[in-house]
Amino acid sequence: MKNWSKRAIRCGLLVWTLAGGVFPALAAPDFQQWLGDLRQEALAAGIPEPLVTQTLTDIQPIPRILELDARQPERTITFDTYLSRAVNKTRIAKARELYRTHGALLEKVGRHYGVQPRFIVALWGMETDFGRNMGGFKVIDALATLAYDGRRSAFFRSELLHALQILKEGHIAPDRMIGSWAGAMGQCQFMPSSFNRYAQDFDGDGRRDIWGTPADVFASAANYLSTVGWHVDQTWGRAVRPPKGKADLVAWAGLDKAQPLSVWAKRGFHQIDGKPLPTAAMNAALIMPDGAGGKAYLVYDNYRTIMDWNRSTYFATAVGILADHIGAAK
Ligand SMILES: [Ca+2]
Repeated sequence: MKNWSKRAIRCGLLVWTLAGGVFPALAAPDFQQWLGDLRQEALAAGIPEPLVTQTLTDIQPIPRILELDARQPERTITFDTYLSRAVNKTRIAKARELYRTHGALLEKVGRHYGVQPRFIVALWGMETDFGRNMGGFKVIDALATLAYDGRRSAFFRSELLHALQILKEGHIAPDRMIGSWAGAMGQCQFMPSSFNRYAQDFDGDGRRDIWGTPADVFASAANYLSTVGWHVDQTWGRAVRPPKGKADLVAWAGLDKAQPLSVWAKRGFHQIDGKPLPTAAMNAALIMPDGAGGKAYLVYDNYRTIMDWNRSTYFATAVGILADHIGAAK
């Protein structure tokens, strides 16, 4: 017997034993059969055969992704800790520097879509550290793993077909289609369906390249925000000082409990430096990510738009604060 086959048998036995003798023996053929069905579906959806063959053969589920997907989401850090990591001195400095470097382009994109450029840069920084960390997974393989896995199969299968459509249109080569373990792609971390809905070819080369073309990255992010309902004449919100000794702060908090700024002023809220709240006729909602004892923010409609992008108050607040740091450098 050749060495490689002895090794294969030893490995096979080891896996068999560890898994209680069931799963690994069945998993491989099942996945291959599933992949065969998927290839048929992709062909039926109009994806050309060479592309289907190139992307949907010789792939395997990625164990690390299954591990990450099975991990229970738990909030292990406070907002205070999150904010000190997400909006640290290095990130602020980098944001200001890139804001200057890409100033002319950002102004042009901002004017075209109606989004203040500091928010585009803040989102870029929060999502991928300005393009440095796009995730290390091939998007097709990641989505195939999650679509096969069963927890949210229909969603990821649909995203996979969206991804194939992007490859069909030639926006990116398959081996450069890189994203997070959950399939969020490129420098602005769009899911493939969001790409097909919002991504832009702002430099006009015929490709919507959110992986390597800053003009397309900025325009895609701005187009998302403006489509979802961004107000270019408004900011996101601000840190506020709540009235002292109010036991019902928590009862006032929540995005669904927006009130005119005048009501918040009557309730005793001030800007963080003690000045009165602005007198604009705007509705604002009270957000306290760490509860009544932590930081408090009054947020406007644009905050909801950031939350449409990412449903996390931690994320949305950090984007707003980073944007303010950029704006303060102007
Ligand atoms: Ca382009």
